[in-house]
Amino acid sequence: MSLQKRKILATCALPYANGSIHLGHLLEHIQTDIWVRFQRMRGHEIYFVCADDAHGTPIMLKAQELGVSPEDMIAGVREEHMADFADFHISFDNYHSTHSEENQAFASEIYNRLHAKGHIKTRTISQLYDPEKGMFLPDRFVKGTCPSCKSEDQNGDSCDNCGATYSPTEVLNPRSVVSGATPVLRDSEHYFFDLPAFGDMLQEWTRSGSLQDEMANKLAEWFEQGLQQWDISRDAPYFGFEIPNAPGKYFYVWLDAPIGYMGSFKNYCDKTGVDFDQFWQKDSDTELYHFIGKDIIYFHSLFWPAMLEGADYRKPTSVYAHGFVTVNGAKMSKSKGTFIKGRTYLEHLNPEYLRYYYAAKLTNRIDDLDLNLEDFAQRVNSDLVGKVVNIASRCASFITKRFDGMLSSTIENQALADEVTSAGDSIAAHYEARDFGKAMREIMALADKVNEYIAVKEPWQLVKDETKQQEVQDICSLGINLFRTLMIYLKPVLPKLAESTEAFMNDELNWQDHTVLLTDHKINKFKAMLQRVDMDKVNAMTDASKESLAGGEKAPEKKAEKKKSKKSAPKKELTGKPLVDDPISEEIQFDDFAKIDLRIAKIVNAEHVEKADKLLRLTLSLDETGSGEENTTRQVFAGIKSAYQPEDLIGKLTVMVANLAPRKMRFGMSEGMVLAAGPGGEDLWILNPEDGAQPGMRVK
Ligand code: NOT
Ligand code: ZN
Repeated sequence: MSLQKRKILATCALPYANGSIHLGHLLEHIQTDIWVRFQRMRGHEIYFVCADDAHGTPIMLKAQELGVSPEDMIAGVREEHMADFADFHISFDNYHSTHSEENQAFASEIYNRLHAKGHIKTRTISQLYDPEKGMFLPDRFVKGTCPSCKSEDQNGDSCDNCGATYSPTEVLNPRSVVSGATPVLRDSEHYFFDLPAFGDMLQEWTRSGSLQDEMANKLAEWFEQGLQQWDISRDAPYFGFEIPNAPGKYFYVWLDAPIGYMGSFKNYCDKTGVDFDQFWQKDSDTELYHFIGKDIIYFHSLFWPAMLEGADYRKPTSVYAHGFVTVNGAKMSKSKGTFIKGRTYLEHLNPEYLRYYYAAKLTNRIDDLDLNLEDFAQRVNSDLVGKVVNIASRCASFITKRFDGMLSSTIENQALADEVTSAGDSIAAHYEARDFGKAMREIMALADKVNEYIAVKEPWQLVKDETKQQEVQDICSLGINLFRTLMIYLKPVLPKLAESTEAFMNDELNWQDHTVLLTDHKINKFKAMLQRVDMDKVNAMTDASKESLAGGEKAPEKKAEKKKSKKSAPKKELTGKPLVDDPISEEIQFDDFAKIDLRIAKIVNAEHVEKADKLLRLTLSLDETGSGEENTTRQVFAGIKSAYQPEDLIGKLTVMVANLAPRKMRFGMSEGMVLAAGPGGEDLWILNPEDGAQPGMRVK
């Protein structure tokens, strides 16, 4: 199928440069990243940009509090944000700052154009002013007694006690949060953007079709209430851009924040040669999407399109709003440890768990999304580990060990293959519509079918029968192929798991290949791909989130320490240290464990194997009755020659895996395995059961 190549620019809202990235930000960044990666996989030309939102009073005051310049502070925060996003695999093409040359140039240009067309008005307003600090006070920097219920210590614009909203000038006994001084009213000339002049255009834009229903409804409400002029200036001192020809007046942070999308993209275009104008000129045929939270719809669906229209730029194709993240059913809370920073999460858990969980719960509506931590662990374990990766881990070793890694030349079950490979279009439609939850459900339903197929076929039984080897290869090859198809579908969500899959499959995962199965293709050895989510680590993460609050905003020492202890030790040689020091290898499910039939066996014979350095040939008896029936003896080759002389073993009891599929070895068939422990060499002990054990007994 050939697709028309689209040109798309996508953005996430710009995080403020005075706080850390938390799991709430990450919902939006992961959502956008999945959509962007999907579009890239489909071959479209898509750019994904973001930036730090660096201006405004809170940032200016925070820098003062820290005793650093705002420039230094925002530079440091930007580095931190970029590292956090990179570690969650957010694939920005560019991450800039609103405090940039490009942004200043666009902000001035847009303002000048609006001004030239008469869309900027001025008028004098009266505002609370901190005489000690010498600055006007934004609403949230005024506190006082609620004019309505008289409860004390309420915010300058609303009361937590009775819910009343009011203007800061109405607050009783007001005080400045900055200095504690009593604010005074002071006049100042402000600049306004004439939003009402764009009412008709906005109504039409709203009806253009691509807005979410809930957003269109919200806008309709706002139109009904009537649009207001928007105050876009702030008086010095202010950290931001000075307004052209208006000394001492600065652009309000929300004016240059959306322009930051353009600034970041321009910065990218200048570095890469991509054509900026093609994306932003008035009648552009490219697509522009802003992914945002529901709290900032007003800015993106009214002010921003109006500013763009007034300044002769194109308007967004659509604005996609999402809801808020709650954790365990409640607002994220610092005291409960559910206000979780991205970095704290990363110190405990794999970012792909969160990517998957968010994907599984995301719709294209504006609903809130609950991150229930128990459900999170359970869902990731059951879907990703138990369903998807399980397919590969069940099939891979047969192919590697018995067929030299070659996938067979035939498709064992064409109907199943067709079902999985043909689901691509419907899954793509869900991705396109940002209905990721539906896409994930469809993928997991297919994974269930593939697992069911393998469970019914039982290749681990067939493999015991020499005449069924081809069947084993065919079944496992199909399993592995369908795992690959599912991983193509999941690649936008799980880029790292997809990378491991590519290494395993010895093949790239491209979207259009979902219809193609690999035959006569050599795969690589399967390595553990994904650990189960460990609830202890989830709890450690919430504990750490509580701690970092007690220790102030950041707990950097902790961070460094934890990083070091991260388990990435290279695989150790046998050094004589206890084996428990070794990194534990690939995790198995309880079901896998339960399949292992451990029995007491009597070593009835042991002998050297000619030309083998390590092996002894053991004849084991599981016969409890002593009847000597043939099917109760097993020949096992055991690599314990360095520790035992054959004659010392004869007559001893040991523990064996009795249901291990027979393996053809160079010296003959091995029909089980004896269990031994120790660092190796001479220090290797077969497991001796206690006195009283009888051959054939089950070991529990
Ligand atoms: N820094 C803002 C916030 O709410 C988002 C700015 C997004 C950019 O975190 N702008 N617009 N419009
Ligand atoms: Zn009140």
